[in-house]
Amino acid sequence: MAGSGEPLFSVRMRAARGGPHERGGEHVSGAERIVPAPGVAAAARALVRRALAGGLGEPDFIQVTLERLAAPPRRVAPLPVTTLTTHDPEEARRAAVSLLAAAGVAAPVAAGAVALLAAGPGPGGRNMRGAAVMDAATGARREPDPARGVRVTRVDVAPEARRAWGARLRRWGLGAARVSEALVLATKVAWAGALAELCWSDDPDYTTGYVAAPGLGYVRLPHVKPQGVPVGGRVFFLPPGADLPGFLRRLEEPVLVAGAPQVRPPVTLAAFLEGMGGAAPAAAG
Ligand code: WAQ
Ligand code: MG
Repeated sequence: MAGSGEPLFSVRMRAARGGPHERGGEHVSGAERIVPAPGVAAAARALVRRALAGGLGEPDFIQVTLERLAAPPRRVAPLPVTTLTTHDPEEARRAAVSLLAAAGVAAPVAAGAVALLAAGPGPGGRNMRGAAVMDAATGARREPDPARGVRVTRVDVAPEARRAWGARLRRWGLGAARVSEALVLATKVAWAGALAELCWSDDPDYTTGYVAAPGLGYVRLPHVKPQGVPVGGRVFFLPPGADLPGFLRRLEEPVLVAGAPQVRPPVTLAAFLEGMGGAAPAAAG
């Protein structure tokens, strides 16, 4: 089926309330797919249905963009998935700092990033539409527009991998679209050159977040956010001196995540770090 010669389409949806995003509308939901031509109409319909179902509210603006990809996308293997046994925000946030430090982020910078997401990373403690970009050594912000952040686009599970991908995650109780979409995004961000990523949702009812890094994989942090808090966000950490324009270009370059992710049983932070070879900076792979 989805052979390498078959044309693929990027199908993207964004929805807002109070007008389009660029005229001050409030972001309500967004999602995207990469699918072969025969799947475009169904994918667009599913995304419109999702927009109308309302994420953070009922939208009055919905945009769907269909774009044929000029070349076959790059294929990237998924990060392996681990869930830590964290019980409350204090423990989970401490684990986040340890994981980021193990990935090579300076500990004070990691702690600052946790504080940033806790306060709401946008101006006035609001959410950003995209991610903050931080220098891993100094904590200096590098995204061009700190109110908006940088966006990851044009990424999905490879068409021929979807079945095995879904089955693998469901077997571990991770069948929610949210987990799959976050894993896909984190895989792309790591591939694009981030040293590490920190994330938790702005959805008040969703309290699991993650730290991801090439050498750590995708490490889930239950209870990183207290129930009922409507702020969250993402921070991408770059190595000092990293080529920012190249990184931003790769965030928008079409990528298919191919293969089913390896999933490991839940572990404590200590056991996880020991398995990684202590707190040594993670080598790729
Ligand atoms: N590119 C960059 N940043 C984004 C993007 C994107 N495509 N989408 C969302 N963000 C940023 C934005 O600041 C949001 O406010 C923030 O991330 C959170 O987005 O394993 O649901 O979609 O159990 O609310 C992670 C854990 C869930 C899943 C993350 O994020 C699991 C989540 P949300
Ligand atoms: Mg959200």
